[in-house]
Amino acid sequence: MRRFLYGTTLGLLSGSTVQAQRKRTSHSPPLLVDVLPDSSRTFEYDLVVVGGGSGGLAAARRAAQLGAKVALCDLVTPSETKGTIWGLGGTCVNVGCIPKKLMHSAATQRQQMGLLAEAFGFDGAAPPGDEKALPVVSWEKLRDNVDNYIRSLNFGYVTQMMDANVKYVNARARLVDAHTIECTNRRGVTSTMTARRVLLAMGGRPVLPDDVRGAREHGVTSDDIFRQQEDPGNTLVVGASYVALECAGMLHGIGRSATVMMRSVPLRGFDTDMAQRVVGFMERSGVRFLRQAVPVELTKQEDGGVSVLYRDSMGEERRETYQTVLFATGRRPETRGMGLEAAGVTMAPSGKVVVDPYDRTSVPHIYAIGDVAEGGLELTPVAIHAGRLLAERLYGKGEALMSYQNVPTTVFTPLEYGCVGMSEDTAAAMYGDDLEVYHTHFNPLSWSMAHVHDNECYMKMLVRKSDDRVLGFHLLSPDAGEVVQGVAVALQCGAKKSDFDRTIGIHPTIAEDITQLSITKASGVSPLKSGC
Ligand code: FAD
Ligand code: NA7
Repeated sequence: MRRFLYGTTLGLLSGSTVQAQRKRTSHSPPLLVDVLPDSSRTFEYDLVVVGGGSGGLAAARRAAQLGAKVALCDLVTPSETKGTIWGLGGTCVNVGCIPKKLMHSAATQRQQMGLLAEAFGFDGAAPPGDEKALPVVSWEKLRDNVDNYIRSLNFGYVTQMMDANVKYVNARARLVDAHTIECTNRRGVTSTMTARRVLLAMGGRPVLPDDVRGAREHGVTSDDIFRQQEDPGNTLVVGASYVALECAGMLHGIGRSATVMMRSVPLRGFDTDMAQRVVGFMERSGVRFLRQAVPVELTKQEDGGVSVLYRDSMGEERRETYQTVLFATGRRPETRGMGLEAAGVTMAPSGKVVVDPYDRTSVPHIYAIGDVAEGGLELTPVAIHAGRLLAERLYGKGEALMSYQNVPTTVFTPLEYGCVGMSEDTAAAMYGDDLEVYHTHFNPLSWSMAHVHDNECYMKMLVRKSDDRVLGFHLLSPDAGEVVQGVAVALQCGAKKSDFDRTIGIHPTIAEDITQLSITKASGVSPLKSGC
């Protein structure tokens, strides 16, 4: 008998760190794969995948490896701000995780050098905190090196598709009916193909606020910033989500001045206390924050600068000039003009595709995964995992469904914020007095010797008292993601606080503190650490 893994939990009630997982709609009783009504009809392809990003590429490759005849359509629509385009690989590879992390690495290397080089005895090192004495990062060199690396990845994906026998169609796809896909390439040439099954994996694109005059003409988005020709220079970042804070932190770290215009809270959906700590560290490092402020109008100056009219926290209009204005004000799924409704696919009010736990849309042979699917998490490994599992269910012996339990993530701000499991806000609301929070401030050893950022790093573990189960873990430190990835495995295994306590630490590391957490928030004892 086939088992269905959806709905099984590790003993934790639901609750993701990033955002509460929206319930997935059940279109019909559980079936592992769709029932194909038209089994007598022949199609050119077993599966056509629309979108060559994280999810689409993973699904296409795995389906083809399992013997399916697969085609994948991918075409990048130029960004609505600067007309930027890129190659095969989707958001993560071209204008997301990869360029962002590489530039974040440049920024943190430079900042660390500034703080630690003198203490490590580097001849001619800048005194800690002397920003002007730090090496200058050439925007052109950094951008070109990142771009060249990305081009090699684009090439690698094309080769991967060929090796896997996936037909790669560099064209924009649209459903003519539930089994027919129309493809239009960049030159406007159109062709059609038929598919027994269709997988929607079109991802999303940034949105600009409609009520800000000149935003489209003079602003940029994350689709442009990593590849733009001009040095971004003094930059205003509008928005306070992780994309906004990561970009601001990166720009500041490579020596450009960065201002964040935040209309409400930072990192909405994340742990509130950690979000405040992320912003606090950024602010102390030199990133400027304009709180409760919103942009009104952008105009171009003769010298190329962008003049920004904005409303401040007192409701007064003010004007400031920047070289670049980056809007990180949300993303929209790429579902418009796809003919989905006509094909019978039910859409959510968000514009995403409604799917059930089996990734099926309301049309049983049309599936959706990744950023385009309602109710998931907008993260690359989530899209990849969902794509692979789907292919294995459809064409292999797979039975597992995508689980959104304990999905870890990291915000790559100057001090990285990694987390897995519940936020303290969610855990407190769910468990009240049954929640214990263990926490500590600490310093990486290298910082301690250099006497910088005294006790700025912080970790907390959320524990359900009644059964000692770890509900969530949050870490603010260099390389937080590297530590949290391991903790995520422990949480997937249902780890208890006592399991961490009986584990021996690795000395001297940041991670060893997870084995030594003894101070509770409720005790009121200072979590500041002294000694090594
Ligand atoms: P995408 O990767 O967006 O791919 C969709 C593809 O489909 C695109 O190539 C698109 O051009 C194409 N397409 C769209 N419509 C059509 C059509 N009609 N026909 C043909 N092709 C079409 N996630 C992380 O896990 N870690 C991070 O550090 C991280 N950082 C990020 C930083 C930024 C700035 C951004 C914007 C995102 C970041 N993400 C990160 C999120 C991650 O990039 C996405 O969750 C992931 O790329 C989603 O994959 P996907 O397959 O759903 O879609
Ligand atoms: P998000 O996560 O939707 O965040 C949008 C941010 O922009 C958020 O801070 C908003 O503030 C702010 N915002 C939205 N509209 C405006 C206007 N008009 N003026 C000022 N500020 C505004 O979007 P992102 O693009 O950063 O990231 C989306 C996903 O992409 C993310 O989940 C990743 O997976 C990749 P608010 O909190 O609403 O007050």
